[in-house]
Amino acid sequence: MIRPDEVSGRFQSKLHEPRTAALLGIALGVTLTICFATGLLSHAAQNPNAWFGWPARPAGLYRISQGLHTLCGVATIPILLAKLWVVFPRLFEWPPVRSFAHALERLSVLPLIAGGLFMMLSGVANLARWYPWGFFFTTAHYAVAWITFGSLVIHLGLKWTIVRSSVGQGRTPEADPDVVGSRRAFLGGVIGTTGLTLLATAGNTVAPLSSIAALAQRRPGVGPQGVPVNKSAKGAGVLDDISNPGWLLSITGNVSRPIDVTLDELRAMGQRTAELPIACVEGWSTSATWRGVPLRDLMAAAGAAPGATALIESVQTGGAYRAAELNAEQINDPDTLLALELNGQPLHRDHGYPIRLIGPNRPGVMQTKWVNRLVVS
Ligand SMILES: Nc1nc2c(c(=O)[nH]1)N[C@H]1C(S)=C(S)[C@@H](COP(=O)(O)O)O[C@H]1N2
Ligand SMILES: [Mo]
Repeated sequence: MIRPDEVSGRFQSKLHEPRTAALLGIALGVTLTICFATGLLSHAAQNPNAWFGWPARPAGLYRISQGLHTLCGVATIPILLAKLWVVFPRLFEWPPVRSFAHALERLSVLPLIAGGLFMMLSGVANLARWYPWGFFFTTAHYAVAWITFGSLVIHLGLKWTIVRSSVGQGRTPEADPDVVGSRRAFLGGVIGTTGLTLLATAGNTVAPLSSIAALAQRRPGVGPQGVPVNKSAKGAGVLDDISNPGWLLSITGNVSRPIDVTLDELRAMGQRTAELPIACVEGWSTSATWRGVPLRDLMAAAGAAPGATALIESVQTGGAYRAAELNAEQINDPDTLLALELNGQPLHRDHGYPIRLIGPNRPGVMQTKWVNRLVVS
């Protein structure tokens, strides 16, 4: 095999070697697999007609899986940068192609690097709610995930023998003590950086860490009524609508008695209290106490068939998150509420006054605020 330092004298470090690359590769394999699996879960949760019906329980599942998704994504950044640095000299390998298998191996690296960098950058930009591009984040992040993970699987398959032999080799007596020492220091640095990055981010969902979460975009407990806000009433352009005392909730569609319910009528119905998290796709989450009318009671009042599904809509006219679907299991869950209160007070306008949806195990984007219409199907 041609050693990179023979190709170019510019790469002096002894760390441009297979064992360091293999160990970082294993770490990336783990974080990217968790990112991919939890990403698929998030996709399924947001697309109720996907390949399986997203369950309403356990109530905090989405909070955990999406927290893992964003934290593993963030942890990937230092590991991926370290890995790219270690294997960088191989770009200058000569001859560039030795065989068909070698050509395939080199080609598989392209979508892996490009895809990995795209996932990392687009994910972080989304956490910062910064969209300097023309495409819709969710669709692009989802499509490129398949390309990246597909090339990761191919890459790991092609490299498996090297990974196995170089991981075993580190313990053999002929290992160069110099390389072993600098590798330990280098990998220790990568682990330390990853740990610090995680500590600076995890507080957006793990409340006890929130005070040190320098990189967290939202903190549990910080916001009106002790809950962070994603989109404010002003930002959604609903300030005029929600100040109308004649607010009506219409229940229409496939029901035997379409009804318009006033706020007083809603307040007079049987109320239920539920402790449920808001778990944003961006990774922040917080638990809160909600009080309101179970959605299934309202559906029954309008004469919806058992097993019906529904689309819940906001008075907001634009925006990707003005409406959300509910499957039958979610509707039948007693804790799926049209909430009027949050943490013991009438909803703050930024949390969806006068009415918002809150349900167990739903992504934040589907906890629709300023609700005025329920279309049953
Ligand atoms: N109508 C409407 N509802 C919405 C949104 C929105 O933009 N419009 N944003 C959603 C998102 S992304 C999240 S995370 C939650 C956050 O709820 P909160 O602002 O009350 O914490 O509201 C959801 N409900
Ligand atoms: Mo969100």
